[in-house]
Amino acid sequence: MFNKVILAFMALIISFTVNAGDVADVSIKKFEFIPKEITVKKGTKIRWTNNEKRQYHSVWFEERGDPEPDYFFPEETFELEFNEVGTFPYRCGPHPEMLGTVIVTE
Ligand SMILES: [Cu+2]
Repeated sequence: MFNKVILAFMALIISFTVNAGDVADVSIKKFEFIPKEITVKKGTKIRWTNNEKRQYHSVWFEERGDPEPDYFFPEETFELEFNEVGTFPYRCGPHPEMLGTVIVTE
């Protein structure tokens, strides 16, 4: 029992340490990006997973001039690699109130 708790805790720590070449996960549920803000090292790929029951979403880096990507549906994912240092706000195309931020460090 105690070992299981420690293992779960270690898995949690590992999942929050994101290094270059890794994939970082963002969940989408109940019209929220979870976590809302994520910090990754340059070269990391972020994978957004739609965990809604029915609702589609998109991940749109509108401010940096990206074209609006396709919507993706429950159980589908959207991936993007970040090779530039900076702070990149994004939103969901069909739901402008859904906001998130990717922070990329060296
Ligand atoms: Cu949405």
